[in-house]
Amino acid sequence: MDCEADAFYRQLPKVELHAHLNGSVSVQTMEKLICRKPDLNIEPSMTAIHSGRRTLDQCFQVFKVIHQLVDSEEDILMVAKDVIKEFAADGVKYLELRSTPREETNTGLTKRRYVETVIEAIRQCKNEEVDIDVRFLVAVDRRNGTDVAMETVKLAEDMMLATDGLVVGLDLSGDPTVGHGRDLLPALERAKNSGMKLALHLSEVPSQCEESELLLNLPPHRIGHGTFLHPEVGGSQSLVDKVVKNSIPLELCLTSNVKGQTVPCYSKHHFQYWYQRGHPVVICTDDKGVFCTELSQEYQLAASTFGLAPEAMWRLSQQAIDCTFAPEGLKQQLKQTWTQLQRQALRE
Ligand code: 6MZ
Repeated sequence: MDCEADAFYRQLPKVELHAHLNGSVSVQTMEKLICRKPDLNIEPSMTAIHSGRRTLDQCFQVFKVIHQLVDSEEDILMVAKDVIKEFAADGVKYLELRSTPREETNTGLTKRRYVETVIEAIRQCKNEEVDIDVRFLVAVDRRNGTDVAMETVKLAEDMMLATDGLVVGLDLSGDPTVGHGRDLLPALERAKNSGMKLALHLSEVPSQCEESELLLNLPPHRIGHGTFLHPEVGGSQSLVDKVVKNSIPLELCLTSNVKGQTVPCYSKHHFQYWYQRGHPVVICTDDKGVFCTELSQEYQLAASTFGLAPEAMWRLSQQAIDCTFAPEGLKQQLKQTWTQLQRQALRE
């Protein structure tokens, strides 16, 4: 990559809104985890997709391997702190991390301790003055059905109250080919009624039109991927109309979609469809560890693929602030930071 562009995109202040914790583990952190658990015989090549493309199903196999490596409070604390510091080093000023609470009988990990440990990592980074604001979304894995979803929402409600606003909402994710959103509606409605923000993976694969119609009626506060919403790729105008009418921002992850083969190549990414219409879109990484990328690289790829000038990229990163689930005061602070940094960049 071009060094000058590399520096520009690293320095550009950025907002990351779609980052799954266990998918974001870097090669360096992975090495530490592998050393801690030599008996598992896991090779670094099994935890990331360095080159080439995989099916989405193969990507989900990678998460299973990573989950074996990250199964104790100690692991989660290290992983979360490393991930937060890496995003900060890449110029991310505001991060919304998401993760699925897991219990592990081997290590005595409970779902509550899981969330508390991520929160502890966020607090420790703040105390260490890492230059980034972090919030947390509790993730519901769609595979686990109605009861687990409801249980997760209750845990998220408790944590939202207990953490003074560090838990801001709920994510719906997991293998899109498994389960149906209709079974999760009661849990999602409850979360919304208790003041949680909803970031839902929608139409990540074709043939989810019916589910997307249903979930868009909530409506969610943000959409993850939304790859197959528009009619040109098998979605429908009615889906597009709902997204546009409610002005629901889309979290777009270029490399993830290309490597996971839901999009044929960068130039055919649906970024173009929504960006051209002036709809709010936010460039994100999804799983920076698994897909071997960084947010600065995703910005650079979007700019080079779609011919966007640096000013347009400044605008894109700044507009992402309004799509965050941060409280109004923090949004204002972030906007000031952007203005200051932009002035500074123009003087240089
Ligand atoms: C849907 C995804 C995903 O929660 O253990 N996840 N869900 N689509 C994707 N596109 C590639 N990438 C990651 O992080 C890993 C979990 O995040 C979800 C999956 O549920 C995966 O198991 P956590 O921190």
